[in-house]
This record gives sequence, structure tokens and C-alpha cells, in this order.
Amino acid sequence: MAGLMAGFGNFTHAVVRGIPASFAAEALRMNQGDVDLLKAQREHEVYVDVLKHKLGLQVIELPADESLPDCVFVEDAAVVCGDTALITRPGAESRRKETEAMKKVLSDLNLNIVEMTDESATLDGGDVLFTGQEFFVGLSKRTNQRGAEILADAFKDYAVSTVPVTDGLHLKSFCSMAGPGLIVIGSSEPAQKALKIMQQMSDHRYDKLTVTDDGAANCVYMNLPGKGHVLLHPTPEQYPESAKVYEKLKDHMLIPVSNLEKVKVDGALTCCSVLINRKTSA
Ligand code: M3B
Repeated sequence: MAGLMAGFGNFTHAVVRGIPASFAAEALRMNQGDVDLLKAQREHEVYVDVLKHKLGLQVIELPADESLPDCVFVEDAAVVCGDTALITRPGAESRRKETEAMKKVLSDLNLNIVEMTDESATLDGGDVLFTGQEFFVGLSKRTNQRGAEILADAFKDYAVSTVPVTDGLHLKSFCSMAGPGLIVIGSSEPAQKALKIMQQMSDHRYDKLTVTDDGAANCVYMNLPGKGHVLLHPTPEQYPESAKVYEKLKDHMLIPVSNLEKVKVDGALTCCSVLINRKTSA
């Protein structure tokens, strides 16, 4: 178990993508709302700047594509674990082509590419929670059983369990990892229910960090050489109560990152990068 867990959160590269002008009007959203394109782009620049300059990751920036309004949410297009990259088949038809640029960049990084070609399968990376021990895959509007099976085939070293997602868009709309064995979870009844299911299905005992707002349970954890535990987490401005919970984590380098515009189209912090560990990249 310690062997598997060693290296959890250790990343060298991040893939991100720009925000096209079509984002404001055409990015998919569960609730209608006006999006300020410039604000969203500025917010995203700060996010990318943190990865690049504050954390020193090698950041690969894919250009925005006007025909793909949701393309900034790169997490949904690929699941990378170890040396394997699963190129997904996104649940929303309008997002399918987001995988093309992702496949190209991940093969250039010499990852082993697995493609989800089965036309009955759908999977968005936002439904995939990797704990370091195992995978949980949310069965949602965007991800189905066949998609979860293909993920299980791609990552044979790990157990894969499915969790029904009844509320919200994705599994990671109300949870994420904040450290090795530490699951952040929202307070809503559906979030708490999903956590119970995950705990019941697992052989491992996880610690949990409960935050007031479901939307604030999405954070980005890394463990970086010379920096230790790093956490990109929601700001006090956006989620005052939940931010206090994060601020109690004493072992982490805490980096509040604003997500006020992207959240209007159901985007959170994990959605905007694909993190990769490529120390031995040829
Ligand atoms: C969001 C896509 C939004 C599309 C990410 C994870 C949970 C709240 N308009 N995609 N992966 N969702 O975030």
C-alpha cells in the first residue's frame, strides 16, 4: 500500500488550454447565467500562472478552439495515471473533438495512449476520482458503465468502483483529494451519500475533510519536490465558510485560486488541467 501511495500528487507537467470567445455564450451549463469572457480569461491566466511560475511545472498550453466552447476544461478529455493516458469519449456530443489535441500532446509526451473507441461508452474525466489507491468513477449524465469498464481495463493495477452521481454534473462537482488518503467532501445530502458508498466499496480507510459548500470540495492537490504538500483551493471571497476549513490544513502550502467565472458553466479547479508525472520523458 505504501508503495502504491508513494508519489501520489507528484507531477512534472500540466496540460492546459485557452478559453475561446465562444465560451461566454456556448459553454454548456446547468443553470443559465451571464459569463464575462474577459474575467474568465483573466481568472484562467492566474490559474496557469500558479502552475507555471509558483509551482514550476512544465506547462503545455494548447490553443483555444472557437468550435469547442468548453475546451478549457481539459480534465474531461483525458485521464492520466502513471505512464498511461486514457483518451476519453466525452458524454456531451459537442465536446467529443476536444480529445484530438489532447491525444496529440499526450502522445508527444510519450505516454501510453489508450483510446475509448467503443461508441456505446462515455466518460468525462470530471467523473474520475483517483485516490492514489484506487479509482472511483461517477455514473452521471456524462459517464456510463461502459466508460467505467474501459477505464478499468486501461488501469489494471488499480481497483475501480462506480458511484451513482444523482446531483450536479460530475463526481468531482462535490469531492476531490486534498492529500494522500484525504478526501474532501461537500456537506449536501447527495455528497455525503456518495462518500458513504465510496467508503463501503473500499478496502482502504480514508480521512475526510468536510466543507460547507459542495462546489468548494473541488481542489487540486500536488506533492512537489522542495515544496511538499501543495493545495490549490477555493478563495474566501467565493466560499467564506469552506475556505476556513482549508485554512486549517497546517501541512499544506495553501494557494487560494479564484474560480468565480468558470463556475458559472460548472467548471472547477481540477477541470482546468491534466497533471502528469514524466520524470523520465525521452
Ligand atoms: C466541467 C465541465 C464544464 C462544462 C469538470 C469536474 C467538477 C465542478 N461546461 N468539467 N471536469 N468537472 O467540476
